[in-house]
Amino acid sequence: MGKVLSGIQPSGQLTIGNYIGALQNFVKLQHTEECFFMVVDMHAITVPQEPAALREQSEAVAALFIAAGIDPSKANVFMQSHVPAHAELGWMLTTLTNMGELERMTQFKDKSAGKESVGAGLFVYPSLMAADILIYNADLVPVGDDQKQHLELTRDLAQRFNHRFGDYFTLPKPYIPEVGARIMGLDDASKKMSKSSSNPGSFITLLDPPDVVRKKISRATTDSGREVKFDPANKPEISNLMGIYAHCSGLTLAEIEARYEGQGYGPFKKELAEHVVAVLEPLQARYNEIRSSGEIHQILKRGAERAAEVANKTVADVKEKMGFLAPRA
Ligand code: AQP
Repeated sequence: MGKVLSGIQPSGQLTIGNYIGALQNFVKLQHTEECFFMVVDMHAITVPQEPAALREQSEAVAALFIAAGIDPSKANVFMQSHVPAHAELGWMLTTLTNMGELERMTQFKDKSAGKESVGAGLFVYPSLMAADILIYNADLVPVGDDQKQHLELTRDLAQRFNHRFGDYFTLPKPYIPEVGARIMGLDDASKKMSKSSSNPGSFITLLDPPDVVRKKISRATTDSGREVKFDPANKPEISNLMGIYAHCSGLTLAEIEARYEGQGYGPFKKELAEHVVAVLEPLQARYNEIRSSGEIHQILKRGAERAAEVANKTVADVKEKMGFLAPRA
């Protein structure tokens, strides 16, 4: 059994992009690997969060993990901040990270673009992400395409540590879906669909009611042609919608093309909306049950206890290797 780690920020309501890029693979991997899935609240605060909203979104994201099919008897589900060892290892790895490496991170460039002042946390957060992964010696990290660069930094930091202090960390590999690794905005296929976008029409959230989903898809930008064809370079909007279609229907891209041959975008969009609704409706029903039962708190407590057992041992080993003086009785 390999080890798997991944996380999602409670920085807004989860989108169908988070679901296709990450959450669906969490559910798949739990059957064969030892899994650690967390709500990364300490990452979320790298941009300003309103405290009441952060608390609500944290519980909502954890409940969505379970509603999407993560079985807490198989996988450990927890809040990042409930396992303080993450912050501790995060600091140690920050001291091994070069400024130039962080300056090259495209996510930092995107998120800081045009801002008058940018928090230092946003700059150093890839080192904390590396700690999140290495603390469990994870082999696989299910993520969307946008996280690939952070994974490469994680591998570099693991290698650097191993070289300086002796072999210890596993070099993790990303686990990225072939189709839908980067779901783009419904309003602009040149931008990634993001839960924190200021335009709600650009994303579908996992909690959007059916009519909202239908409306958002019917308004999604498409080119002026009418051919349903997967061609990301020349038809990025329709190709993006086809990626969503494939994940929600189980059909291949070729099957989707054949189905809509000669029909134009209207019928395609209509049926796409129904496939998305069919995925979201049962998920939303389970979500409502989980939220009203309050069971998520017990799940998070048990998940954090198991995660802390592994994480605390790693931090103790790392301290020993780096030369920290251990406390003595
Ligand atoms: N559009 C996307 N397509 C495919 N995968 C995606 N992911 C995010 N957006 C897409 C994947 O979802 C996981 C959780 O992401 P995150 O919350 O940790 O941060 P993010 O990548 O910055 O996601 P968002 O939705 O864009 O959040 P905000 O708006 O807060 O920055 C990751 O595995 C990510 O790859």
